[in-house]
Amino acid sequence: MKSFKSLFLFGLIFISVFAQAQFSQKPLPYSKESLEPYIDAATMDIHYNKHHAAYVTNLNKALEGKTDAPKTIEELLANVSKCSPAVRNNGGGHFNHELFWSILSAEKSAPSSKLEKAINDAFGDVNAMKEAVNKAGQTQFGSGWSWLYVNSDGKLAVCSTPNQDNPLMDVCQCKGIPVLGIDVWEHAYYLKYQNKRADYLNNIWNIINWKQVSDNYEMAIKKISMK
Ligand code: MN3
Repeated sequence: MKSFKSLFLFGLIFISVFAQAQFSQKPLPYSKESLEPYIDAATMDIHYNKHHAAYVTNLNKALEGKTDAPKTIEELLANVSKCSPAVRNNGGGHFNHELFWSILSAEKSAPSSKLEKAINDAFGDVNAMKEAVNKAGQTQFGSGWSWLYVNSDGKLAVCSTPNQDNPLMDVCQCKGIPVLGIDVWEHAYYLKYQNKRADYLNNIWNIINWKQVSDNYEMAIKKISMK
C-alpha cells in the first residue's frame, strides 16, 4: 500500500516536471454537410480529419521532449523564429485551421456595429474589404492564407501569407492579431472548384460567421490596447 502511494506521488512529480504541451483539435462546431453548397462535405471531411489532424499530430511530435517550449499556441507562434520548421508549419497549421472552422457557419449573421465601423474606416465599406481579402488570396502564389487582422496600431488590415504562416508569428511580414483567415491551399477547394480559386473566394462570404469574427475583432482590439 505504502509503495503504491509513493509510486503515485512519483508519477505526479514525473508528470509535472516533464509535462509538455499536447495540442488537440476542437470538434467541428457544425456538421460537415452544413456548409454545402459553398464547401462540400467531402472537402470538409478530408480537410478536418486528415489535413488538420496531421498538423496536430506532427506538432505534438515536433514538441516531444521540448519541456521548455511555450505551452499555448499563441505564445509558441509569437516565438516561432526560435523553433524548428516543423513547429512553424504544424503549429501554424493547427492555429489557422481552428480559426478557419470557427469563422464559418451556415447561419446568417452580420458584422457588429463596431466591426462594421472599423471596416468602413479601413476600407471604405464591407464590399471593399471583401475584395481586398479576395485579391490577397487570389494573388498568393501557391499555398497560403488570406487574412483580415488587427495591426499594432489597432487598425484592420489585409495581407496574405505563404504555407501555414500567420500574423501572430514573429517571422511574419504582416504582424498583428488575425480576426478572419481564408485557407487558399488547393486542399481547401480543389474537389469542388478545381483551379477556380476566385469562385471559392467569392462563395465563401456566404458562410462567414460574422458573430465570431466580430468577437475576434473586439478581443484583438483589447489585446492590442493592453500592449
Ligand atoms: Mn487547410
